[in-house]
This record gives sequence, C-alpha cells and structure tokens, in this order.
Amino acid sequence: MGHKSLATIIALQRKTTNIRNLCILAHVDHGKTTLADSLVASNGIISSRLAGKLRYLDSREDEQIRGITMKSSAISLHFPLGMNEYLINLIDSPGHVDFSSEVSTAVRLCDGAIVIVDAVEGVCPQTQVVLRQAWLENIRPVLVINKIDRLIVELKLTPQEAYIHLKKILEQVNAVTGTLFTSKVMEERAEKESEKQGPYENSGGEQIYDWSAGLEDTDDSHLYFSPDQGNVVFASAIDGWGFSIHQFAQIYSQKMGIRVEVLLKTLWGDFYLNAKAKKIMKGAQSKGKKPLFVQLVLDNLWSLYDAIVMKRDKEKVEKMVASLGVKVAARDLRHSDPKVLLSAVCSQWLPVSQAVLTMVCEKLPSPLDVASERVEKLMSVGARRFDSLPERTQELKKAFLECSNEDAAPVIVFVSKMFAVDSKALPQNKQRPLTQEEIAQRRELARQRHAERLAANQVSENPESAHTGGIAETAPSIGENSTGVIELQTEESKEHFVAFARVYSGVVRRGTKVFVLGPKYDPAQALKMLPEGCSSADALPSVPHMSCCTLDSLYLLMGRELEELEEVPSGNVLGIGGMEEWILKSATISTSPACPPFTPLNFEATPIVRVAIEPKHPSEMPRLVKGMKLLNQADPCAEVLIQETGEHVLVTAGEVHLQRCLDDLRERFAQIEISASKPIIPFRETVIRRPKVDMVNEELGKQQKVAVIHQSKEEQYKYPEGVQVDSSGLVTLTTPNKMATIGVRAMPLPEEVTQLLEANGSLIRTMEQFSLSMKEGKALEINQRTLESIQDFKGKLESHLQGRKWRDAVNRIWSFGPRRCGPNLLLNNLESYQRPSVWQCLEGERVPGTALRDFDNSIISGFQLATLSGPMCEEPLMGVCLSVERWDMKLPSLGSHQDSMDGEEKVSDGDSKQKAAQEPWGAAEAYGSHNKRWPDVSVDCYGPFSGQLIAAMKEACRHAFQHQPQRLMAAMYTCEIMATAEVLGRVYGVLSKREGRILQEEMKEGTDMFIIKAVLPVAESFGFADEIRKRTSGLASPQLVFSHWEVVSSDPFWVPTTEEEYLHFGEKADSSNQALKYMNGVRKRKGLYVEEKIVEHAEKQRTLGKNK
Ligand SMILES: Nc1nc2c(ncn2[C@@H]2O[C@H](COP(=O)(O)OP(=O)(O)OP(=O)(O)O)[C@@H](O)[C@H]2O)c(=O)[nH]1
Ligand SMILES: [Mg+2]
Repeated sequence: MGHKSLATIIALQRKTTNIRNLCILAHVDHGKTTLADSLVASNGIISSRLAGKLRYLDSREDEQIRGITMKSSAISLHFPLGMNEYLINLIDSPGHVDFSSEVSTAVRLCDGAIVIVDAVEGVCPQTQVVLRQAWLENIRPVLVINKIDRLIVELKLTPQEAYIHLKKILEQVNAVTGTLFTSKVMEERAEKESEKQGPYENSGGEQIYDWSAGLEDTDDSHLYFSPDQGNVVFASAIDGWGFSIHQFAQIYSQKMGIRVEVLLKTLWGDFYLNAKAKKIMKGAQSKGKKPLFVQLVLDNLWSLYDAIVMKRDKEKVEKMVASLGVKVAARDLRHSDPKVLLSAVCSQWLPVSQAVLTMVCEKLPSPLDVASERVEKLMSVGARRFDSLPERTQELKKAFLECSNEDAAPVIVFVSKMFAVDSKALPQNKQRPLTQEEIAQRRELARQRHAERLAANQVSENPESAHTGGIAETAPSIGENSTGVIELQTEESKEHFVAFARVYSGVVRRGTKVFVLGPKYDPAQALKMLPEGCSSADALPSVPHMSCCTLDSLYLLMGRELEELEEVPSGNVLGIGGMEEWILKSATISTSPACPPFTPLNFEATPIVRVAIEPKHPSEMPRLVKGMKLLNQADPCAEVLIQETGEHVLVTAGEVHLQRCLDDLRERFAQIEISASKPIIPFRETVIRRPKVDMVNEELGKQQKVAVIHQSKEEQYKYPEGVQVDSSGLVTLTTPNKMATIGVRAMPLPEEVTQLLEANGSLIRTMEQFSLSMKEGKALEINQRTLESIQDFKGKLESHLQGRKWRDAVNRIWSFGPRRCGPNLLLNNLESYQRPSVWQCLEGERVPGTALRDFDNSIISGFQLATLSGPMCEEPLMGVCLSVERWDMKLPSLGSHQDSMDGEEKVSDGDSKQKAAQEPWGAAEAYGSHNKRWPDVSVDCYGPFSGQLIAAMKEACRHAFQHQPQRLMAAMYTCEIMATAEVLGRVYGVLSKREGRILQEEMKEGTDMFIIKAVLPVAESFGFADEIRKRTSGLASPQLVFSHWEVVSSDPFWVPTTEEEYLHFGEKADSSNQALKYMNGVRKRKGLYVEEKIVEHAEKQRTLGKNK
C-alpha cells in the first residue's frame, strides 16, 4: 500500500460523517467476493483487469481452490464523491451456511450492508438468513442484483422478459423484509399497549385487536428496495459493470432534455415514452408499450452484449464504442476472448464500483447515525432491562450516540472475533526494501569485514585473491541473510492473533491501558467493588470477568495485509494485536468499568458435526492439545472439548467447516499429522404412545400369537431387585438404606410441547436464573418483553397440555432437563407437596407458605442425570415427561448435609424424631419445615443420603422410561437443491438412498430449474453434497441446514412375535432395522454392551454378547 493512500485513509478516519462501515452479504456464490474485487480495484490495490478473477479477499489457499469464502475479511477503501472523500470499511463475508457465524461477526461491526442477489437464482435460503441477521442487528441494507449477464447469455431472455424477471426478484426480496418489518411493528405496538395497561391486565379479559393499527401509521417506504429509492444497483460483477437508475437518469436527462427528477421517478415502473407527444406516460403494461426501463436501459445493454459476445460484429462494436465515448485499447479490440473487450467497454461506461460506492455513501448511515434503539440492544445483555443497568452504565449511551473523538470520551471497543495471522504478514516483520543509504552502509561493513579477514589470512599469499573481491564482498551478506532467515523461521512457528474490532467511542491509542470485559462481566457488581473514579491504569482489586491490559499494536485491515497505526478514532473498524491472552473469542474493551459487555452475537448455525481427533503419533499429543486451543480461539463457531472418555472432540457446523478446521489444525495450529474419527452423530432418546399396529401394519391385539419362540419384550426385561412396576407403568424404587421410596412414571410429551420447550430454552434459562436468585433472597430484574414472552410461553404450554392426563400440569412443572433447560419435563404429581412454582417470575410476589422440601434438589439432580443420558445408548432424552407420583421418606439415620436450601441450624428434638420415626415422612406438616431437621447422622454405609436419593431418582426415571415403547430420534437436515430437469432423477436417486424425504418440488419461474426441498437424517448426510455434485456433474449443489429432531419409526428392540411378522421378516428378523443399527453404532462407539447376532454357520444362528 502506498504511503499516500495510507495517509489519506488515516486522515479520513477522523471524519466520522464520511465513514461507512459495511459488509457484503449473500447466499453462497452470488458474487460477493467478485464484487469486492471491483471495489478494491477502484483503489488501485489490484489491477482492474484482474478484478473478478483474483478474488483478492479470499486470501486463504483453500478459499481459492474451493472457490468459496470461509472467513470474513476487511479492507479500507477511499472514494471521492462530489466534493467529499469517503472512507469505506468493507467486510466480505462467506455465504456458505457452515460459515454463517463469520457473517454474525461481520454484521456486528457494521452500520450497513450490501445484500447481493443472483439475478438467476433469486432469493435463496441464505439470502433470507442474512437479511434477518442484518435486521436483528439493526443495520441498513442496500441491494445489488448481480449476474445480470446470465439473463442475457445463459437464459437468453429478451429485455422485456428480463424486466419482468427483475421485478419478481425485487418483490421476493421485499417480501422477506416485509415480514421482518411487520413482526417488529406488531411487537412494538404490543409493547406500547402493555405499557399503558400494565403487564397482565389484559390476559384474562376479552380484547379486540385491530391488527392493522400501527402498520398504517408507520412509514416503511425506506425499508423496501426499489430502484427509484436509489437503493438498488443492477450489476454484473464479473464483467465489471453496474448501474443504479440515477446514472441513466443523468445520461438521458442530457440527451433528451427531461428533468432528472422526472426520470428518477419514471425510469423504473409502469411508464413509457410517448415519442410523438414527447412525454412520459403511465400504463405501459395495459397499452402494450415498452416500459422506459426496457427501452432506455436494458435494450442498450442487450445490444452491446449482442454485438460483442454473441455476434462479434466488429463494425457495430466500433460504432457503439464511439457513441458511448469510451476508449478501448487496440489489443482489447483484437483479443480472442470477447469478454475482455466487453469488460473493457463496460467498466468505463458503467463502472460497477462507482455505482455501488455511490449508493453506499448516499444510502447507508455513518457511524454517527446509530439509532438509540440499537445502542440499548447492544448494551443490555439477555433478559436484562436497560433501565435496570447502573446509572453510570446508562450514561454511556450518550457516548455511543455521540461517537466522539474527544480525548475525554470513554473508549469503547467491541471485538467480534479473533483471527490468526502468519507472523510474516505482521507489518513489523515485513521485509522492507532497503534504502540507498542502507545498502551503501551494508556494503561498507561487508568490505571492512572482508578486509579484516584478508589481513588474517595473509599467511598464504594467493595471487588470485585480487579477483575474488566481488564474490567475497557478497559472501558475508549471504551469511547475514541466512541468519535473518533462521530468525524469521523461529518467529514463524508462532501464531499471532489479531482481534477484529470496531471503536464505538473515543480514540484508541497504542499503549492505552484498558479493561477487557468478558461476556459475563457485570458492571453493577464491579462498580461496587472498584473505587470511585478509578481508571485502568490504577492497581485494582480483581473483579470477575474483567482484566486490564495495554493495547500493543493497532492495525488497519487491508485484506491480506495489515498496516500499523498509532491511533484509531471512533467509528472505525480495526485490528488489535497481542490480545490473545485476554480474549478468547469476543470481548468488550473499554476505559470505563461501567461499560457493560455487548450482547452476544446471534449465531444462526448450530454446531452439530462432531469428530474425535487423535495425533497420528501418540507422542504428539501436547501439540494437538495446543493446536486445538488455538483453533478454538481462531474460529467463532468451532468448539473443542474433552469428553469423559478422554477423547478430544471437535464440534463444527457442517462438513465443509469440519474440513477447514482439520486443515487448519494440520497445517497451521498443530502442524502434525492427525486422524479424525468418523463424524459422531448425535441422537436423542424418547418414548412414544403404544403403537396400535405392528410392523406389518396389522392391528395389535387381533392377531393370533405364534408359539412363543421369542418372548415379548416386556417379559424378557427383568427388573433388578428393589424395583417394582405396577400395571399402569408406575415404577417404584427404594434407596439402598430403605429410607426413601420414589415412584415415577414416564409419558411422551405432545410433539408441539417438545418443540415449544426446545424453542424457548433461553426463556427457561432466565426462569431458572430467577428461581436461583429468589433462593438467594434477591430478585433478578427481568425486562418487560421477556416477561411477556414467558407468559406467552406458559399460555402456549397450557393450550397444548390438555386433557385429563395433563390436568394442571403446567403449574406442576418441577424442573426442565437436561441441564435445567432441555426439552423434558419433571412433574410434581405428589398430592401433598406444594413447592414454589417454576413460574415464580410471573407471580410478582413470592407466594408465602410454599417452601422447598429437603432434598428437593436431589430429585431434580436425579432427573437431570437421567435426562442427560438415556438407557438406550446414553444419549440425551427428548420429549419425555417424568411424573413423580410417590416420594416417601423415613426419618431416622439420615444425613442432613448438602443441598437443602433452607440450611438453618439443626434441632435434635427428641419428640419430633420419635414421631417422625413412626410414620413415613410423607405428611404435609413435614414439608417446608424449617425447624425439623434430620438428625446428624450424615453418612450411612451406603454413602451420603442425598447421593443415594439422586441415584435412586435417576434409576427410577430410567426404568420408567424403559417401561414405555422406546424410540430413537435422529437429527434432520433440510436441504434445498436447485437442479435442472435432466438431473432431477439422479438427485432423487441419491436422496432416497440416504433415507431423505422430499417435501416440495417446484419450478423456479423464468428458468428451467427445479427447486427441491427435502429432509435428510444427519446420520446419512456425510458425503451427500459431494455425491450430488458428482452425480449431476456439478449442476446441483445442496446446502444442508440443521432443522429438527425426528422420531425414527422403527423400534430398536423389536423382535417378530406374530405370524405375519415371521412371514414378512423371517425368524431372524435380520433385514435392516434402522433404529437398531443407529443404536448399536452409538453403543459400540461408547464402549457399551452390544448384543449382536453373528452368523457362525450357514443355517444356524447364535446370539453372542459382544463388548466392542
Ligand atoms: N456470470 C456471472 N458470474 C459471476 C458474476 N459474479 C460472480 N460470478 C461467478 O460466481 C462465482 C462465485 O463468485 P464469488 O464472488 O466467489 O461468490 P461469493 O458470493 O463470494 O461466494 P462465497 O463467498 O463462497 O459465498 C464465481 O465463479 C464467479 O466468477 C457475474 O456477475 N456474472
Ligand atoms: Mg466470497
């Protein structure tokens, strides 16, 4: 980068009004990086001839080879527009679903976004996702409809058809924004309403809603994309052209003498030119006229392509070139590839960078325009209310809004990710060309050394020595170089991390001391602990989740390169070096301890693909561990963990992401050979209602049972000692010391309930936090919106849990599990035990008289353990309700330690002891008794009592589960595949081979493509994308997105019992049982007992126990 442009950029960084921070968002392959190339070329960083071919911002080797972007990267560009100079901080993001976390990290640092849509493919799944992400972060988008050349060259549409096609695409995009907008208006209106009325007054009474209210008086015109609003550019990034209708309005207003404003309003839409009257009229469609856009814009483009690419008509081309007034080099005119000529002409006539950057500067906000709503959202973590934050924290909102460069302004920086760079790429290690003086100096030094050496060697007089002068002169410098190289190499092995960040307030300077605030930092707590007016330079007591450090190096991010900076003013994107010790993935940096941590990033992708990793040579384990740590830091979405089995596990978002992580580990972070296991597929375990038909669809109960060869499953299943099961499925179990007896029943939850529980994990967590804080005697302040959501969630649960079986179930919920927020319920169906409800936060005040019974927590823990790993293959449960129907305790010889919450002093009251000893501890008077404690016999020979109770509860849950018909649930992907009619059959072939199910198939309008929507088990998905690509010669490439969990219909424990089943499946029933296959796969991997039939002799079978 030249010194001049660096100086320009540094100067521009201070002009906050002229800064635009933006990212490029789109579905995969819609042309983000190609467009970025054109923008980069406009600054002379790469040659414009290479723009579109180089994909400059895809700096990784694998990005270039695969042709997809995997990491978002930033570059700063300057752009003169009229009298102003703008600074554009541009971030290119990946479009592949596997890397959507990189999009989240990019979007957070921006104020605006360029959303690209492929003119042929239109709105695709990722387009919707990125629009939603932009929406969630409150950043403003502008639209580029790219690859218009494909409409001309590939689809061969006429200009009129293309116009209609483009109109449809705009409608599609606007439909997506429309939905986002409407939901927000509704939300805001509801909020206003409830503020007026108080939170719950309207929940009971009837209320008539006027749904249209609010929508009508909210002006939403600026939200929609429309060429006449100036927020749409039509482009072909690869051919280097692009325009908004402003450009054409300018051109034609001169040519035709029509005012620009008139043209701006009419160039897009149902208007036509009445040549006789020399007027622009409305109603092109009804009168069968050519719309203005077709006549003045598309026709010209089409004829240019026709002359240059299709017909290669030299004369016509020359005429056109002359009339457009562009200059084309003779060699371009002669070039054998017509595309060269095309881009030479187009990039002068309608340069895409000009069109896009003008739109960006005019339509996207500067950092000063940040909305106060966005600031509040950034500052209030999770369910907390902005106005419940400490006063000093709330004051910081002003700093955000002012985005000031004053010295007095507090520094606030957000780091959205850490990325690893090669130490060679760091500016301080870059090899600079030597100046003349330095060369002369070195030469002089070398000469002196040589002379000294000669003097030392003078003993042996060599007549030729005079000639060697030239060589000898260079010799020492080679030596010098080689030591330099060695130094570099040792330096190279160290990875450097650079924090990808943005300054929201104040000026960041090198050497500033700052606070680094982790995501869990609580300013309220810190402000209490820290002395008033302290700064990061003072010696301070340690505060949780806060550390102090000095900012070492600041960088300007220039794509592949970094430039060192002394200071970065507010509103800019920057890189910060040397933060790896303080920041894992993201953090907030500030000079004020009152600064809250920013809300966590919205990650759309769920990490689902796990593999276990091992070094090829066991001795290299430490390097692997270190490498995985680095990888964890460098990737926003990858997770690394050590399983209980000691395996090192890597969790990634998908297959492509996995591949990239493994490559990174091998080549960069660990630099050793590693082997990865097959992907570990997650499953869930559940119970279902008793099926009414058997495996051959015969109604159960009506058939004649064959002579019992196989006993039915229930009979086979032997319950261990101490477990009793009654005919209704209630499992009772007594602790080893015979002091407590628990009765549990398992039931399947309705599907809607499971989905609700799953979708509302974060609400449940908030409720859990609230209950915890209540136990500690504090009340957490929850914001109004969250409270409403909880109320709504409760209402929905109630409406789905209807019927006798579920009477009052919602109020009887004891806990959620596993991890206290999962999709399983623990119900308190004990007549005599009233405990504080999990819905406490909705009750306003704590209802008196309900306290927790001792060991309440042990029951919950047992439930958590049982739901965390089920009996089928130790995978988590899902959609199971465990209802506790009996809990008797006998008093004597029990331990009082551990988890009872009301831990007051124990009273060894002989009287009560005696009384309690006579009756089982089930009477109501014993509940919540603060003064009746267990006598202090803490541990009996079976271990602590709480532990026994936890184990008993866990076992009871497991047996109750096993008493019901058990099923596995498989994780499912949805995929959208776009394919032409010829390859459709093959796509179906691959899908059905992999147990996929087609949901929908439709033709994409205006093209010959079909869009197929299908679901596919994750377990069958590995290599799916590759296989589809191969079978369709690269024409179809699916993207897999995790969608939901689905019950595998077959029973893994099934054995044929009826005559028909024998006839159908044979006595051995060895035709494949998908569920059994999955279950045994997991059991084998976990080293659990697997019962397998192994063919020993051709006609005889034996059952062998195998422990593989
Ligand atoms: N015909 C045509 N092809 C284009 C155009 N722009 C980009 N392409 C091609 O589309 C492909 C994808 O381009 P990229 O720029 O890598 O797409 P991307 O959006 O950055 O892709 P990801 O980063 O992987 O999401 C490349 O082969 C480009 O040559 C265009 O305007 N017209
Ligand atoms: Mg890209």
